Amino acid sequence: MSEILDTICALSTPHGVSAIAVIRLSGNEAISIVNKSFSKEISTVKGYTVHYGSILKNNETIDDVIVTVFRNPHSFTGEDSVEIACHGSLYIQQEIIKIMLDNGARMALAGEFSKRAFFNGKLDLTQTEAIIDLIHSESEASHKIAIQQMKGGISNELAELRQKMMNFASLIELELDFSEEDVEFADRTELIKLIAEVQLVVISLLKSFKLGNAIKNGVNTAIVGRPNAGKSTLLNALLKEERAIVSEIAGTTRDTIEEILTIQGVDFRFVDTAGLRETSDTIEKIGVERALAQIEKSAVYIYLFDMNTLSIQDLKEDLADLSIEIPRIIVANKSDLVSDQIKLKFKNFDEQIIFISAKENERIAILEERLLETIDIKELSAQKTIVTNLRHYEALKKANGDLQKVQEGLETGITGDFLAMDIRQAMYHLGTITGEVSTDDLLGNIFANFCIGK
Ligand SMILES: Nc1nc2c(ncn2[C@@H]2O[C@H](COP(=O)(O)OP(=O)(O)OP(=O)(O)O)[C@@H](O)[C@H]2O)c(=O)[nH]1
Ligand SMILES: [Mg+2]
Repeated sequence: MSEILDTICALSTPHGVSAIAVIRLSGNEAISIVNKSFSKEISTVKGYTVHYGSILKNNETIDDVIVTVFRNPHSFTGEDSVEIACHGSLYIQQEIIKIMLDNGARMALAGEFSKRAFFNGKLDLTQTEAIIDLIHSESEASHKIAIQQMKGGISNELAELRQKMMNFASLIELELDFSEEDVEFADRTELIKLIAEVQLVVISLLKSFKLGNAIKNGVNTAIVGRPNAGKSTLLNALLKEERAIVSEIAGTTRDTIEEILTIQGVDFRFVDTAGLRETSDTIEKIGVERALAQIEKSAVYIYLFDMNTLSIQDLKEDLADLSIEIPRIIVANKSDLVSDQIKLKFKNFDEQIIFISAKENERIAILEERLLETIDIKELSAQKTIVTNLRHYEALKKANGDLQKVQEGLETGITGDFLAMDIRQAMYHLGTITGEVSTDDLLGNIFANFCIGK
């Protein structure tokens, strides 16, 4: 723990020239280390106070600065901390840091401020991770989730689960206590009900990852279809700009084109692909394979076709070729050109079809709505807890496996000690999410993702 006793120092604003830069110190000696080179006496000042003065070196002013003092435990790290706001010249930043190191601080490692906050119980792991997400959030939706998590969203949910599992464990223990005697054991139906409740929450958290991941990383959305279907026109319509080249010549798009569009706070990464089928058989096959490869990288895909030229039979064949376990939206294009009769033909198709005119910009908004539906966007407005972090998702998956075992154990009537073991295992996996259970490897991995100064 000697590491914790050191006073650490780092630049907490981005490297480079700026109007103002902030240098942060944290640790037992933080205030005295700054005090040594500050023009005013701050060794006994209260926390949450701000002091204007100069940082001095050999009695010469390096810079006029604002010093904010935080007293343990009322700081981000839970330790005594100081933030020095100086002018953002590289020279000044480096000089002040050098002075602080000379005065006894040491350079902070990546994520060390947050690590201390975690060890001092200021934040649990999910909240620490939410800080990274918050800093990196670029859309309204990802910001919303990060804030919710920073305030303890998933931790609260897990605390409730933990309570339920404790109840379960105590019922089992009761059973173990009485195992020598010929008495009625803990009520099985009660146990089954409890475990089903726990599983319900875990499964809904697992499901929320689809949306969480989409919001955090963007939703890869491939646009596939035959040459001339209007894929590039659709991309342009979605983006509201002439991004991709459009022409009546089949095979206009040769490479894939990728563009991001934010729909209601969610980033969709559209990939316009080359046409699905071309003249010769071998090329045709390559086309399908290429499209499949794109679809496999996607969370959802749009299959677009030209109602004028595609028969129901062709449509069926294409869809059969592309049948992959990924949500798809079938879109009939060029509705401005076709008669109601043709439309009717497709309306009776066994999968739902959206009718648009990419060129005339008709019903594009409906397509956008459908895209949002495929990622369960309504969950976001319902203010439910949404899992965005792969590490949490993996842990929940493991916990769910353990719960499954408990469930099966209850059904097959295995003994209480085995049930207790599985439930403990489930609690362990959930505990890794908040950090109640942690290993050096796990912590190392998480904090390595931070930059120095956080
Ligand atoms: N009337 C009408 N024409 C359209 C519509 N959408 C696209 N087109 C036309 O169809 C032709 C092909 O459009 P593209 O967007 O290049 O088709 P694509 O699917 O990207 O074709 P490839 O890149 O060759 O695979 C162009 O002449 C477009 O103007 C539409 O909704 N209505
Ligand atoms: Mg194209």
